[in-house]
Amino acid sequence: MSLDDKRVLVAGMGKSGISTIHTLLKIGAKISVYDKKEEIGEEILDLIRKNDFLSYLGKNPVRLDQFDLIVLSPGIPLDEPFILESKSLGIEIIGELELAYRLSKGKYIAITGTNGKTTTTTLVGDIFKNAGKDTKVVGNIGVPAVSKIFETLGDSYLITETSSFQLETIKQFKPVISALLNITEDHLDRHKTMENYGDIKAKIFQNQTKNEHFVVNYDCIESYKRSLYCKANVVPFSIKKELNFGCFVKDEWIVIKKKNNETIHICKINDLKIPGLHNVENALAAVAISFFGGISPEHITKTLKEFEGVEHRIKFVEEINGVLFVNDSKATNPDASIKALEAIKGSVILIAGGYDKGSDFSNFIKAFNRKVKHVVLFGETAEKIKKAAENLDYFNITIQENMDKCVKEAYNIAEKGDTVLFSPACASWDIYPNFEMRGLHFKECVKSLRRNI
Ligand code: UMA
Repeated sequence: MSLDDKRVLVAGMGKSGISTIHTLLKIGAKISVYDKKEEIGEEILDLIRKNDFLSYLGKNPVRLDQFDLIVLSPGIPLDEPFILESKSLGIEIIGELELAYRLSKGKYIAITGTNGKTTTTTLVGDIFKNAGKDTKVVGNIGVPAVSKIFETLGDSYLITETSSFQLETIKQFKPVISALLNITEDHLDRHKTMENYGDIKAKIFQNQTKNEHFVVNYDCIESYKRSLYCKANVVPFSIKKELNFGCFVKDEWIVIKKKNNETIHICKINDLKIPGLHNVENALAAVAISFFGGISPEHITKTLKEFEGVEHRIKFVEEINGVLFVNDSKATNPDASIKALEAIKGSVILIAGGYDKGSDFSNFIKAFNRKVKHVVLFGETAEKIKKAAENLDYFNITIQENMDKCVKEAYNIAEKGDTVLFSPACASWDIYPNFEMRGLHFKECVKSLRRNI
């Protein structure tokens, strides 16, 4: 893709926007920038000053026909008025991932799904690295793909955690392997309906052909039904069923069955260090992706046995007087928190609440199922979750005004052997810039509690 002298508007001055600017500067595009916020970071202000970019900060871009291309950050919804107007003027609008795809030489392995993306992407990244492949782990995981394109060669792999926000703006993006882990309710404030959200997730395979693979969760109807429209080789995985072809669990072993009926044993599910059945699913997906991506079973087995999971996802923090503290800040929707509750053994004091994405919390509350002794809520959704719980006759609820108070309250209620689980079931954006900062704050509050008791 030649962008020499093309007039490009980079929209959104977060991680994606900054990486896009650095990339476009290297290839000689004429850059303008937009962000709905007037106050943006020093790094960008510096870039704007040094390069004399035309900038629209805190105001909509005008004279849209002055642009040949708009590169959108994933956080910007497509129904922004200036985006709609640009579309009607015939200006090409793509996302940062699409730009990365068009400019890089490497092969993309793209992993999407409501939950499990980060764990599966990290695990696949580790497997490819351990097998000696030149590997970049990128995407929604926090590293814009565009930031790595100048480091990729034809035989490099970009293992890409791919969000629905990123998939909305792909056009030519064609991964050698795509994967759809599951579809449960999330991001309805942006995507409006579950059908639309699922269809956006399925865009991950829209450009694939019979030369590529699509790995899909056989047990998730919303995901599997969409594979009927897929032209790539469909590789199902299942935690519930022995399949004629694909990756599944047989006699406590993770196995792959090839089309010629050959069965390959990878490892026992008890060999996995990551907790919970949902992590067995993530492991099955990672095995299928890696095996059909050409990695030997030996490398897959070795990495699977060593993998300890990712930060902020059901991670033990510490034990204080017999009470365990677990950080699951990455649970940004109800389903992710349900998975965490299923994975924890024994009684739980739950800390939850956060940014309101329009989620329905009734299944989350039903999952408390005698395991959750008490829930301490904070953030924008606290009242909404409380109401939903009371409607389902669950009354052991406290609302607190901040994380520190939640941690103290949860500890006071907990008895020896209980787990204080921070699994918010909501995004972090009501109070924190991201789930990482929120998780770090939870850990700090736990540490401060230990120092002060
Ligand atoms: N902005 C606007 N107009 C808007 C919305 C945002 O101008 O309508 C501006 C904001 O003021 C801000 C900038 O855009 O300055 C932020 O851009 P962004 O929201 O796209 O965030 P980035 O920093 O570029 O991070 C994005 C992803 N963020 C989102 O999708 C919201 C990160 O995923 C991703 O790690 C990063 O690119 C690198 O690829 C985060 C996320 O929350 C983790 N993802 C969602 C999720 O996992 O649920 C999808």
